[in-house]
Amino acid sequence: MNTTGPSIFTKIIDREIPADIVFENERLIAIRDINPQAPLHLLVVPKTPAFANVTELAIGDPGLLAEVVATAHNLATLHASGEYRLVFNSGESAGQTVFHVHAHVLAGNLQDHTLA
Ligand code: DGP
Repeated sequence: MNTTGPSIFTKIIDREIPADIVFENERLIAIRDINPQAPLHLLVVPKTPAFANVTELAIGDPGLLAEVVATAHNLATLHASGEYRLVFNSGESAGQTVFHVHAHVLAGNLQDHTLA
């Protein structure tokens, strides 16, 4: 559970702060990352703040995790070639900074990018 107040993504979902929203339905929102690491860099974010990371999501709502993956595929097909990298940073030492689960969808020419 989030004990530090609404995450930056909840504020975006609630339209308290602006973002470039590329997709939204009842359960998910997808936005462009503010600091893109690839020609296409989207974040697919479940609207619920209940899950801090992908492990919690996988255990708590595997159907929602499947929806995140399907949405990543659909958006990579719409905005790029359909080939993409899906990254979930899980934990501070892995680079996670926002503890509201989100998938990074990276696409473009990633051959020269490291996994980090
Ligand atoms: P992570 O390090 O895995 O927790 O990823 C958090 C990502 O969120 C990071 O790539 C930057 C992005 N981000 C942080 N604040 C904002 C924001 O206000 N707007 C948008 N669009 N992205 C943000």
